[in-house]
Amino acid sequence: MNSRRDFLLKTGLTALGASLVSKVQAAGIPEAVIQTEASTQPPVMPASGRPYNPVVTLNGWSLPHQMKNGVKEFHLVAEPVVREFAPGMVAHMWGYNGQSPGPTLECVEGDRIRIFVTNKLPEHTTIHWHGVLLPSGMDGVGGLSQPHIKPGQTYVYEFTMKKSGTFMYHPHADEMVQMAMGMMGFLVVHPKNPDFMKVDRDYVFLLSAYDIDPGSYTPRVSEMTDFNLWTFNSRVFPGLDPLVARTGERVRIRVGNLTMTNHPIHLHGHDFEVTCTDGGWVPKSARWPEVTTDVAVGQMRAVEFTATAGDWALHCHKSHHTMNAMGHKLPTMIGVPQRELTAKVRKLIPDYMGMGSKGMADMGEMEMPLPDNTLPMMSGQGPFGAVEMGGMFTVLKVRDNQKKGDYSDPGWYDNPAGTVAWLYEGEEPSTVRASPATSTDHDLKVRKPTGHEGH
Ligand SMILES: [Cu+2]
Repeated sequence: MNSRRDFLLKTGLTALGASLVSKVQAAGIPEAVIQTEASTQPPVMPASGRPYNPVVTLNGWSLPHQMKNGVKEFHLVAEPVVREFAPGMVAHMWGYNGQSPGPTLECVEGDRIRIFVTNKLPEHTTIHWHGVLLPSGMDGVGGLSQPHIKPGQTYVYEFTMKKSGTFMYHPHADEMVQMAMGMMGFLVVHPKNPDFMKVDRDYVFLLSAYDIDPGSYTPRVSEMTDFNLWTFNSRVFPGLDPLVARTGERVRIRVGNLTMTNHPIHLHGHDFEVTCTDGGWVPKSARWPEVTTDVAVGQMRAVEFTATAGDWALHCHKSHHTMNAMGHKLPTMIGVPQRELTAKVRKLIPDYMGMGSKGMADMGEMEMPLPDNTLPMMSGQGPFGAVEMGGMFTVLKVRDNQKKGDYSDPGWYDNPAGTVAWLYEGEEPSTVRASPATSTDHDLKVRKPTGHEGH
């Protein structure tokens, strides 16, 4: 007999897939902790579970866990969020627990972890644990390793962390849209022995890129190459916090790339070694010194160095990645006199400014009228004037007197006397030309690039 009650019971049971959470189990889900701040949150020592040295997420935070019968439980909520990229601009994105990127998850090698993922997006999603060695059915590829997590559903991922290292998480469902909307996060597995590869400060951030038209709020999700906002953790200069350290401290910076192009990450004033990739720790014998490390798409690189006092730029070395939203089709105006032209255009557009005759440096200082919710292309004030940067740029601030564990901004560096480049005010020497090349039979052919060549 097929009573209505039987029918409901059967369909109800069918809907409860292997890892889909029933209402009874749901009562045991850890509370979803939400973050509303876009500023760097100080590291949190674990209240339970194995001890570890926590990381600091640049302009981000780590998700608290709870222990349940020896299993470390987390609760991620995929949802629409509002993220401030820098004061003056917010974006309407998708992320986790109130922010994009999502919170950093921290656990320890050997931990059994259980991650509840609740979908509050308007479409289905999954989470892939990038680089983690786990059972195939926990790999999070929608359709391949599991059913999609439909809006309103909660799925559970549970596996044991076989090795320590640096990993990422992101959806493997409608991936182009969901990543373009900001869905991603960091996953750090600490070594079982807290003294292994121990550092004094351990920073993490993701590289992500968005295409948000000036004056608008939502990223364009169909963009493949022409992104206009290049971010560290969905944040751009001058909105990025500084990385802070005390002179002589051992510092690690872990960077993951979830954009669609590579980023040569460059640190001033130090040489460093790559000590960890998504594949694991790099043995000492296999490291070499660098000042720039290229982080390719889908890769993670951790660099380590000993901190030297000063204010040191940390940035992507692609110069258009250290700028905020700009038009790609700007003509080169260097050498073009615009005074007459500007006067004529101003009769039609009173705010018009002729720019670029002497380069673009003026733009770092000028107060240009901008559409609402748009950041200047290059901005930020330093102790000596306009910094003329945007995007993937921040400052490593190292001080002799920065207290251990103090992550607050110490202000600008007080340079010791006689160590700042100075203005020469003596006599100009007469110009002497170098002797010209003797050979004249070079046939120089120049081939100009025709497009962006996939930057
Ligand atoms: Cu870059």
